[in-house]
Amino acid sequence: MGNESKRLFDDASRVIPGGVNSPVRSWRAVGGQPAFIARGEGPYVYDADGRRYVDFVASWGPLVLGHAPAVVVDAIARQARLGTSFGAPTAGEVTLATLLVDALPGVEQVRLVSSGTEATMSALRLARAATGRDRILKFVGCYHGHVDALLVRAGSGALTLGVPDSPGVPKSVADLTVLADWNDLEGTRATIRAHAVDLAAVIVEPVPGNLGVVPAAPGFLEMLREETTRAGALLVFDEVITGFRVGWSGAQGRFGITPDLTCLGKIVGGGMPLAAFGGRRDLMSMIAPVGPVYQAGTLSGNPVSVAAGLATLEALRGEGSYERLDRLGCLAEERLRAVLAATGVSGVVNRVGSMFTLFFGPTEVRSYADAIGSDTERFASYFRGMLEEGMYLPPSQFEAMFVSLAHDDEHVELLAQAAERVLRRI
Ligand code: KE4
Repeated sequence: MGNESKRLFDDASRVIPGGVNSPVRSWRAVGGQPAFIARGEGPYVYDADGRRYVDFVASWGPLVLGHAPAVVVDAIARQARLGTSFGAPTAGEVTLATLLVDALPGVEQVRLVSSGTEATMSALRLARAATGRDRILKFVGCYHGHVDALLVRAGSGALTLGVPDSPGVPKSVADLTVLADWNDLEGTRATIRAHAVDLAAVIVEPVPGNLGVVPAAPGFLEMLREETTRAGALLVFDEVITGFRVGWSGAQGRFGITPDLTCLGKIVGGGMPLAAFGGRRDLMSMIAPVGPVYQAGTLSGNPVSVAAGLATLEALRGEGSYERLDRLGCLAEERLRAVLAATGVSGVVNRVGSMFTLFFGPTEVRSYADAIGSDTERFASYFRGMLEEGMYLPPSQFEAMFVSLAHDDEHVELLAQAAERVLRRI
């Protein structure tokens, strides 16, 4: 890493745990010290030493338009001049909430919050209140933010750093979280039925990004819908990654499965702190001040974040956006698969739309067990090699790469050519 990033990391490490404000940014799983990023522009990021990289992290998903798109920057600036926060309702929140309700089949009402963690935490509280039950089912390796009840065998940074279960989570809380294996259809069905009497909800990433990308097996999401209905439990789609990523109506629209509650984040804030949870009107009417389930936030629905989210979604609504995102994602998958074949390196590329993961080792990854069987050492070498080639990838085998509307075929070709050079030398 460059001298300026090194200096900044030394300074940061004195005053911030690990020098980072989110663990997965630490690069501990891939070795070395993190690059400090100074700016982004379209498909590129520039580190503190001025080096340019083609970016496939997209701030972990939000930047579906690329970095600093003019429409978003202008909307932020315009709103900031009018005021950054009022702690009072604003017109923009109504416009954004209406857009979300119109876009998502499972959302009749929505509450805006500031992070995906807050969205899933609130959705779980609502599910427990609505059903009068306490137990939650999640999938091993899926990540839903750092909510106590969900930091049980979690994915993303928790899996990356080998701490899927965090100290500090009371046993009494963790004991209420039941685990199932992603894509284990009959095992999951049996687990839901075994706990039906006190199961409040099943929470799921409809396309897990935090195992790396592992698409649902045929019939798996349909089974979850049937079995949760049968059990009287709620189906909660955590669409923090997939919302507006895999389609205008998210995974629920793409796959035709309507959840009872939906969690959103990332893209809906356009790179600013904004997330949301929503669902059936009878459920959302239980949320304070209408109902008894308390949920609040000083900066919930923040006008600047709302302006960024609205500008992003309006640009994304444009004709052909998802065709372009899916085509670029497909090109990346095809070219990376060709690189694996050309270099004789064992692995597989999993993809849904414009989110994808190159796994090293197994030639198919359809489960948590498959994913953790990946060759993380080879991934670490690949990651460092790609940095040298000017490619900025998620610093973990258990994350998703993203292309944006700012990328084009040339950037995907650069990725593939760099990957081939790196895999031939590591
Ligand atoms: P935030 O609290 O980080 O805004 O959202 C939590 C969350 C919830 N649900 C899903 C499916 C998520 O992927 C996330 C957060 N994603 C990680 C990366 N996969 C954020 C990166 C980080 O932790 O720094």
